Amino acid sequence: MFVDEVHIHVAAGHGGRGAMSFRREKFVPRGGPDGGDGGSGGSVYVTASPNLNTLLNFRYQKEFAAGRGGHGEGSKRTGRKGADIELEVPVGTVLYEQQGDDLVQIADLTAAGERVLLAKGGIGGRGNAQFATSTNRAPRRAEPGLPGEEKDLRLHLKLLADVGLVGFPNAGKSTVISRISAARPKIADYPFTTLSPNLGVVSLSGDRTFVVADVPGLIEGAHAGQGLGHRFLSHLERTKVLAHIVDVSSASGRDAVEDFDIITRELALFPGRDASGERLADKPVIVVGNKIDALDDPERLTRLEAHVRERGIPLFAVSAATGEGMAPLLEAIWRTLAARREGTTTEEPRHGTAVHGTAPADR
Ligand SMILES: Nc1nc2c(ncn2[C@@H]2O[C@H](COP(=O)(O)OP(=O)(O)OP(=O)(O)O)[C@@H](O)[C@H]2O)c(=O)[nH]1
Ligand SMILES: [Mg+2]
Repeated sequence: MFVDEVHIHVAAGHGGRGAMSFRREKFVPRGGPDGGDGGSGGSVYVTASPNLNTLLNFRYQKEFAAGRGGHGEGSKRTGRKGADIELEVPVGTVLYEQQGDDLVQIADLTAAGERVLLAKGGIGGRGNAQFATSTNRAPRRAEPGLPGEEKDLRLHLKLLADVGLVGFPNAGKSTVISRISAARPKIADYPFTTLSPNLGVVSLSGDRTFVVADVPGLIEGAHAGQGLGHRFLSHLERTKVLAHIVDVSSASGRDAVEDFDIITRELALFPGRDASGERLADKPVIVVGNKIDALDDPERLTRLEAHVRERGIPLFAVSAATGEGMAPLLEAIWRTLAARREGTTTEEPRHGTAVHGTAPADR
């Protein structure tokens, strides 16, 4: 099961109490203070693991408490340190802390192995040995340990992919990802086959690779919760390019131009932004006219072509089923990604800006 949002509670351990104790030795009548300090409480850490792809584990356990520090003892023995807790989450997990009514982002784990302290253990109290002075050689004072930090956290997994596949259910997104990568999602001729996102790595010649995410299909009204809604679009927030898959065969029973417009509108209504403030609707789009092997009416493709060309968006006609047209599509995706990495304007026109020099009025 794919789980991409959970609430948990973490509590670091309290520090142990400092000891109050005096030396007792056979031939030393009045021993000095020898109460040791309390041990510090255990802390809670989180690490990004490359081997996980869901927050499922946190469905079952939501409370995490690190060990408390041991109390100090006589003979200046320090209490033992409380055991730490190491949580593991998938790469791409963003952590927020509930502070009153506000959710404050405290970490964004984007690299495997990244480790963050979530709750710090309380320090142990000082034992009475620490309070001895020249005027007070027998202090009867020791401290309690300090409490460990506690936090209410929200974990949100946002997959890290370079390219996001969007489109109507049944458009062929999963077929595309299975054709271009080793990902093997379920493919079927009914809508909403894909219920959770899939990632695939695409390898091109010369060690060029990029990661593609296939997310569940969108329908009109997704922003208002229709179908599976917008829920999965947050996984596309961090992509650099969107490949919009449109079924151009008449088997869809719909109109390709209308499909394109509906999904474009839904993307524009998605409020999420990536770290740089970019919205989904700001990302470069490449339109993929899919199922040309079943193109019974070529008009359907030419109308879509003309429609997107007017908006300055490139279109590639492909068949995910036979592989036709896939190589030029992947090269175009690569060039767009490479251009974005270099921070230059994309070679592939970005919503018309590169072609006409002005942004279309509706954006
Ligand atoms: N003829 C033809 N059929 C295709 C092509 N690509 C996909 N299909 C078929 O279209 C149907 C839907 O394909 P999927 O890849 O499951 O579509 P999807 O976009 O992932 O659908 P959801 O997961 O429901 O959103 C399946 O029956 C595929 O076999 C293609 O290029 N040509
Ligand atoms: Mg699918």
